[in-house]
Amino acid sequence: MAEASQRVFLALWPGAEVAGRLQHIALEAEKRCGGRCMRRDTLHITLAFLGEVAESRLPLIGEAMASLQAGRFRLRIDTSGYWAHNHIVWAGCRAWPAQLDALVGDIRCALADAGLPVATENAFFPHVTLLRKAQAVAALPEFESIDWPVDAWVLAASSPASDGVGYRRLTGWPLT
Ligand code: 2AM
Repeated sequence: MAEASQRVFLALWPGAEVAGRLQHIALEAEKRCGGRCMRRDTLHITLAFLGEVAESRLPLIGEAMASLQAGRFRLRIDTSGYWAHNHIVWAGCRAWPAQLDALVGDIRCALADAGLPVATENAFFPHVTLLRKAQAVAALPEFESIDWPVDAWVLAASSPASDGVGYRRLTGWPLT
């Protein structure tokens, strides 16, 4: 029998206040674009996508992440957009601190060193997916920028759910 695996990724996960504000934007966008709103407790920014990993190899991810040291930073969520190729409405940053690119680079290197290849077909572009299966509209809702203090990153898994795909946090590591 094939070994059980999980579809996993490393991500930034907002606290309740930031998640609530992101969800508010998602609900406003849904009024214009339709589609499916992501649940508040599943909103995140993916840093590195691993895809299916055998459960016996998951501890390797923990070991690789525990070797990293990185500092806290803040993100300013101040823009949004629609991607026609996958019908996603997202929120993101016009600019982001160099610490975020450094963290992503370190995570990807540590995973590669542990023999865990990361999907790299798309250049890293930090975004929170708000709606899936959305329609294009002339203008997305405007919103006041959101200050997101980032003090940790997490390992998360996706799994089928009754309302689409569900995401859950498995474990996390602090930024110091
Ligand atoms: P998305 O929200 O832009 O679709 C779980 O699926 C998370 O991993 C989502 O944030 C998703 O991004 C991201 N993801 C899925 N497949 C990916 C890939 N091949 N490369 C990078 N990120 C991916």
